[in-house]
Amino acid sequence: MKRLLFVSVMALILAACGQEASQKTFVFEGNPLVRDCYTADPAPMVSSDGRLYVYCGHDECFEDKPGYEGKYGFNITEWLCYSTEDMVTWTDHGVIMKPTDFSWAIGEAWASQVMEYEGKYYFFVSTQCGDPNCKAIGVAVSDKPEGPYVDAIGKPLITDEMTDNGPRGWWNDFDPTVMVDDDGTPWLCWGNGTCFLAPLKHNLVELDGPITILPMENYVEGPWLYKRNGHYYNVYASMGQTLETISYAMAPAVEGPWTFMGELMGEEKDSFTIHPGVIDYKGKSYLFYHNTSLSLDGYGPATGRRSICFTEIAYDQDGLIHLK
Ligand code: FUB
Repeated sequence: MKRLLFVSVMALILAACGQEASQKTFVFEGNPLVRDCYTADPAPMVSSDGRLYVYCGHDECFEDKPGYEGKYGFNITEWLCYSTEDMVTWTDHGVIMKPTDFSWAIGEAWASQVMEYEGKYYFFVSTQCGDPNCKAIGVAVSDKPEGPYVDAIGKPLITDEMTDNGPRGWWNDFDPTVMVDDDGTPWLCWGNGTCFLAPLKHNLVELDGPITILPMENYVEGPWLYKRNGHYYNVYASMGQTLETISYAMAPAVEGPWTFMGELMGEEKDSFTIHPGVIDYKGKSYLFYHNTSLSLDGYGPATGRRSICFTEIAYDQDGLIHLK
């Protein structure tokens, strides 16, 4: 009997959100997308296998497990992955990597993005590499979109020392976004407080030129860089009245000049952060973001208890983005 109980409890634990090698499926019931755990910083990617993958951090802030910024702050110990082929039925791929899988990182699964490139999947992540203000960007690689991912270079790709950190001077080097331009140049863009840009070599794991700053109006963090129908876009977290909003800028080339196009989405109640990710999939366009609408355990909304969501967007004839 004891053994039966143990096996049942283990089965329940293994079925829980964020377990390795999980292959649960669930049906989208409206936002938030994931309802069995807290998820943040959604990064959508359409793979050549035809599926849409969404990567995110696993928010685990609980009263008895204080977050990095206190009781209700951030405690993000791993990255999760979900996929779909119809936006309705989703597969939960479980934990695909932890910050501590990078030998040089000490924790914190901040925002990420995956890019499929020449038959491999490159997972760009932000994490904590030292004291609380020391952020870094790493890159891991896999043969499959759902991993397993392994550190591609054994050291951070971007560290604090590589940028002058702008007026804020700390916590700048995270939130990576990547795109490959029409001439084949891969670009890495990132930053909190300052939006940085640098070309990457074709191996995707080395810089191939100087780091420059993209002037972005009302910029906070979470850039999402892409090109669509001849226009370059940077969709990013901007500052609202008291919480983050989502704004975007457009340009005729990745290095600019960039024009501020205004706010795309307003504040999400109770969530300081909002973090955009934009994707086209099967003839529709989507904006992914996060809010704090999920309450799993009665503690209610908090900065470190976020949930990924998505909504359809549309582009008009001038390329401007509208919420549908
Ligand atoms: O999840 C941690 C941080 O909050 C992200 O890196 C930022 O973009 C913000 O969403």
